[in-house]
Amino acid sequence: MNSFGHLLRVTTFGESHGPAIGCVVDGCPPGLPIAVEDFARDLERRATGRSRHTSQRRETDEVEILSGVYQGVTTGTPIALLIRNTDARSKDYASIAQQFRPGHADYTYQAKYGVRDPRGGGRSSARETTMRVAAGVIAKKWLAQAFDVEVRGYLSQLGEIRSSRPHVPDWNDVESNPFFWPDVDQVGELEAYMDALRKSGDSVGARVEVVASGVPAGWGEPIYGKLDAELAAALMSINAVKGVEIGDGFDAVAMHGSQHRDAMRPGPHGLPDFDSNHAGGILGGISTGQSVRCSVAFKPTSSLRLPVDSVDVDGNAVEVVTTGRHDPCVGIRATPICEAMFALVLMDQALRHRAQCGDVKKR
Ligand code: EPS
Repeated sequence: MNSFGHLLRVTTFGESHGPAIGCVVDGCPPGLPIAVEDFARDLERRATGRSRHTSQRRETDEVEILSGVYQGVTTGTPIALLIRNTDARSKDYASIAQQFRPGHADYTYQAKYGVRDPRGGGRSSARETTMRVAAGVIAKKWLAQAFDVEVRGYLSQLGEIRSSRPHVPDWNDVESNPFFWPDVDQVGELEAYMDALRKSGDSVGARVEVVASGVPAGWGEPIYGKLDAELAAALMSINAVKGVEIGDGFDAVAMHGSQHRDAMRPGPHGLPDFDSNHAGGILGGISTGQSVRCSVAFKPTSSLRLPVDSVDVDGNAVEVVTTGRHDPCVGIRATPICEAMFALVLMDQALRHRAQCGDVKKR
């Protein structure tokens, strides 16, 4: 299960401290202009070492296009992308290679496979998310060109600090700070919070919002291929994600039906206008034509220099201390990863909709 998607199928491979990481994107329609320069911006947005609030590992994250692109456009054949690892420091992991770091995948990988690559967390490392973002660049570009769909995200909560959670933030504000935070007046508070957290050696969770605009009505499949179910699965597959909400999500529990249902009235071009979007732009697993909205919860990073009780591979009690270059909050650079997974699911659903219902007359 290193692959996901149906008509657009993405496979990632590689370990954090191996020679390279990569992905294969299969099913992209031909004729989409793609160049190495297209990947730079989103990879930079996700990368470590771009502010003092993330891991200080410094990877160049230069994409090599190995296949599927000829004379600047996709050919319809599998697109293989490769990024070489250039700044792995495996000695940081020597002392914990035989120990299980609590909160990590160390124990579960060992229990499942009986063997694991402990260097940098191996395959379970957030390094793998680089290739999701690279694949997502292709999906974002196709969605924008074919449908004017835009997938964008921001951070709405860092530990106890909350932003206003606007439905449509000022995206220039979001991109103007290292947190992807929509309320620029709060950035100083976030900086001070993270500086204190880093000094304490602890970590914290975060919440990312993702909004897709321009999605037409009709994407998503009943019953087992619901758009919301596939978004939740894709977002939940990101390292450290522990919760996904669609639209108002868990707030719906305390709402009344009269409040939650989104009233409709006649709108322009024969399409309905909705008074609100509590549903997050999805009804019956199918897009309504409104913005599609998700909210994603990230747990606090488990790699801490604060000692913690654990066991080693032989079952002995040990005290684990993690050194190295870790993120005090993985959520800070998770916005582009969430956008990428969202865009990949949307593109797959768009292709599936076109395949089955491409000749259904618009009413
Ligand atoms: C990570 C631990 C750190 C991060 C890494 C994710 O790895 P290392 O100890 O090898 O520096 O730097 O993030 C990346 C390298 C990346 O590109 O995202 C982890 O345990 O998930």
